[in-house]
Amino acid sequence: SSKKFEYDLVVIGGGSGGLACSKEAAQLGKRVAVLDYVNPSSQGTKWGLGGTCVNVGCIPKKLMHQAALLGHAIEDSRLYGWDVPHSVTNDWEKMCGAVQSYVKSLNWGHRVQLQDKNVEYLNSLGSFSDQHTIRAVDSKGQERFLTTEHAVIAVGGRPTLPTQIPGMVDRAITSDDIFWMKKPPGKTLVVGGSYIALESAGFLTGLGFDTTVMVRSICLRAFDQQMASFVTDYMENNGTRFLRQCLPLGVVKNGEGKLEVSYQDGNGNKDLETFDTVLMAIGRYSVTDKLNLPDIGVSMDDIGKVIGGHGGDLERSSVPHIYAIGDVLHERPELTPVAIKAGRLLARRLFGGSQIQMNYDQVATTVFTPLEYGVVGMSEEDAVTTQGEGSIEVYHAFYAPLEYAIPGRDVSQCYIKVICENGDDGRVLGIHLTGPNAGEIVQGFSVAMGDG
Ligand code: FAD
Ligand code: NA7
Repeated sequence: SSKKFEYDLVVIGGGSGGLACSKEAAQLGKRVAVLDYVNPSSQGTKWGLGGTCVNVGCIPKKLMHQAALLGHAIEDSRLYGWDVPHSVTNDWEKMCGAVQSYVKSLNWGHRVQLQDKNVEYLNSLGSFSDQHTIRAVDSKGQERFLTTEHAVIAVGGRPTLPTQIPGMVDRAITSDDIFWMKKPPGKTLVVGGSYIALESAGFLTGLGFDTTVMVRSICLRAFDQQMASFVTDYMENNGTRFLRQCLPLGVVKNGEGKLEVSYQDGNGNKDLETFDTVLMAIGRYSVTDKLNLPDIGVSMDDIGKVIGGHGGDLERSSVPHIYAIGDVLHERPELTPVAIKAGRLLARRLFGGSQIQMNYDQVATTVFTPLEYGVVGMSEEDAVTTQGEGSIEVYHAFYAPLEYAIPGRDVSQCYIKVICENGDDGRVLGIHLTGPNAGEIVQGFSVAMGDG
């Protein structure tokens, strides 16, 4: 290592990607520091080390999804002979408490791992003061400058709040808050049609809350739309209400402390409805704006993501010794395993003599709605666009999960679709499945589909 710099590697952001990258680099004997700092949400929610996935993403959402599935299973269990009291309810505080203490154990685990692997952890906000110097500021305003040979930007993203809709920034919560709410959310409006919106609405419905999803266009854009309609049909049949082609106009708090939401439908008609909670899930933005990237010559796209691919390296920015991984990287899937793998491979290339690049193709994804949707490869729409309608063959089947038989659950959204190239040995382009445990099933197929 060069003695010119204090560190071989400084990573800004201790989430999925940043932690994986910094630990791998330290394992290879390098001097590594990682900075992780959480700016509180608009509602004041804060959390510990580990990033989005651990604190306000995959982990708490999957656990709340599981809590909701258990409620459904209790209903089914009566028909399997279990003597369950007639009315079963979920205790929000208790459920949240269990989820949060698990998250806190992960925060602690990450801290211990950094220590064990000799990664220096700074609970400080990072930015570049020049191409090789990172300014770190802690919560007390204490400033430190770290010089480094290489730097990795792994700052991830945060939920967008619409500043143009009166009252939203002050009154609405986002996915940064829902998992940390001290009181039950009550009657909830979820705005947005992304997977985050639908998953949240799904577990809230399953936990017993009156839940409405408001979408302005289609749900699950970029996903296969036939599969998306199975997901939303199932939700609708199981108690989630959908307001389609609708846009919120404003929110005010009434005398009883409830939120009055005005909105407009597709025909321009205005309406008003009262909710206890409004959850905005209308997309996420990258938190690169305060890093001083333009000043040091790191190019970004128009939504503030770092453009990689320079010098033939997928994660290398326009400044050769500065890299970006995870959600902050331009046009790459925003998924935890992707960030982790890209981080590890990058550290091995930088410090371990490896040449192996990340494979971003055919990454399996699951939408953890009440009826899970697992997918690997192309949507039918993408297959038609890229291959041409005449060049693909689509195989499909409805199926009936056996566990649905005894409780007599509706199986009409349980579906398998395989998209192939034409011909006898047509390559598989996409595998889609809606049904119980879809994520676990599809991840097996993804091994067969890809080379990674
Ligand atoms: P992050 O995990 O976001 O970490 C970035 C860290 O950097 C944060 O801790 C942040 O506070 C910190 N930081 C930011 N700026 C600075 C700075 N200037 N200085 C110091 N620190 C800074 N993915 C899946 O694969 N499966 C799922 O089921 C799934 N569910 C999700 C559910 C929700 C509700 C959300 C919001 C996301 C979900 N994701 C899921 C996506 C997943 O969380 C992200 O892809 C992943 O966390 C990205 O990792 P990252 O390392 O890029 O960034
Ligand atoms: P996405 O995929 O960016 O979706 C955002 C959703 O919110 C989508 O349904 C949008 O509708 C909707 N939206 C966006 N702005 C508004 C406003 N102002 N009002 C109402 N509705 C709005 O969401 P995520 O960031 O959660 O997804 C993360 C990643 O998952 C994404 O990068 C993909 O890789 C997959 P629209 O479709 O634009 O009409």
